[in-house]
Amino acid sequence: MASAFSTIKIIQPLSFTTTTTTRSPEKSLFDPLKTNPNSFLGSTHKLRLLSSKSSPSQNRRSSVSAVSEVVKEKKLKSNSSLPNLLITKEEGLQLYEDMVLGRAFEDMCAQMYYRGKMFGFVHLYNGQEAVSTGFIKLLKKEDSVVSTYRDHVHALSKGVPAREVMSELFGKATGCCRGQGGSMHMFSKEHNLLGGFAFIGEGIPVATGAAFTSKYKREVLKEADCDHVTLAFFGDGTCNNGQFFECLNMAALWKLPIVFVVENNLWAIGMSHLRATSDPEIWKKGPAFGMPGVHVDGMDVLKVREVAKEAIGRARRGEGPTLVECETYRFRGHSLADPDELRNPDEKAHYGARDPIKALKKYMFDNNLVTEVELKAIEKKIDEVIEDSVEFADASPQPPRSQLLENVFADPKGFGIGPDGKYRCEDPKFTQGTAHV
Ligand SMILES: Cc1ncc(C[n+]2csc(CCOP(=O)(O)OP(=O)(O)O)c2C)c(N)n1
Ligand SMILES: [Mg+2]
Repeated sequence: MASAFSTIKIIQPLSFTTTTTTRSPEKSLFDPLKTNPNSFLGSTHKLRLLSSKSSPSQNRRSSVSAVSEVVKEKKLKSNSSLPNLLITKEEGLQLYEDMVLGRAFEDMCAQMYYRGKMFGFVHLYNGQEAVSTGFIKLLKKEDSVVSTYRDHVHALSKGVPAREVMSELFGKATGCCRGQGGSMHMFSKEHNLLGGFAFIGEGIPVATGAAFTSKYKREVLKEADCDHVTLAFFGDGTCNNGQFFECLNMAALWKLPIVFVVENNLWAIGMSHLRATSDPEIWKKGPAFGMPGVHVDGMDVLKVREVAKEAIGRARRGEGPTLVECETYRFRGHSLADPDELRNPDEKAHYGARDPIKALKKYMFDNNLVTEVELKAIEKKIDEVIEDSVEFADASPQPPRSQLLENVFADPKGFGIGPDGKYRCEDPKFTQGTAHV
């Protein structure tokens, strides 16, 4: 049966007894120097300084020794009359709903931002939904997610209600951080969303710490049922930062239950990934640290999901971390303040034609999994959820001024608390001599 979703590859770490191995041409998954839009990294950005003969990435000896397929042809679990499908109808509807929720929510964010309802920077996720949905919908509530400033959709996929995310974006007291975090700092203890982080790379050590906690609970505190997994999401540009390497090392050393999910959208603001990185194939850094490294088409939710199943399963079984590089693309500028004039229109069109929501829809139609009526019903439901979230956020109160210093200091007797145990900002004289806003 024809499928829009072909196989993807996983690279296993090198056996430690082997020294170095040159990657053979037939094992080559992709040539990082190719600018062919069908190749890995479909960026139309040219690498002017590197010729294919003198490329450092070709000269470098690779530590990758084996390639095996992850996605196997599958028998449909429930209905034998539809063989070899990657999902059941129920799974397909769940994935579709989550991606439509992410897309429609973000489209509404853009509207609200331009109407002045949100402040500061707002970074949207349009185009990257298959990564969030493909990974997070496989998690249990106890599992953790750590995100970046592009965090609204991760929060929604993890189950934080749209009302709470929209209110947070509006800076209202009913937001998931009571209006104190805003767009870039979504957090929910209840849903184990351990934060969006504005500084790039900052979330990776937090995620590594969360994974360490799970392992410590299981192995030292003997909480046998603690098999919690942490997903750390971050971008391609962030992979050039030190925390990334330090955390890969620790996670591999201690076999932590974590998956490092790189959302390689080819750009770090206006810097092309191909120009900024000595070796653009990020997945290769996994085997360098002794963990599997996987490259997957991040515009294809079903492929992402298959890779995610393997990686999350590995972590849950106590077999250690995995590095997954999802090749994806953002359909909007870096933030809503970015006029997006740097990226080549051909590149945008190339990825635009691979919209992950349309691809899933096509797969489900081609395989008679759903009807147009069923999908329309989902879209209508999501429209209502989003309308409701905006009305809720708009009608919600601003946080009180007394909340200003809450959660700023870990020590409750710190600067924000007076000798009487009350927040100093509750003192009527607190604002004396300061500007009133
Ligand atoms: C430590 C730090 N340095 C610089 C910045 C400024 N900055 C904001 S976004 C960004 C690019 C990040 O790109 P990438 O990791 O690819 O994520 P994307 O925005 O593409 O999702 C940079 C450098 C920052 N936020 N934090
Ligand atoms: Mg990027």
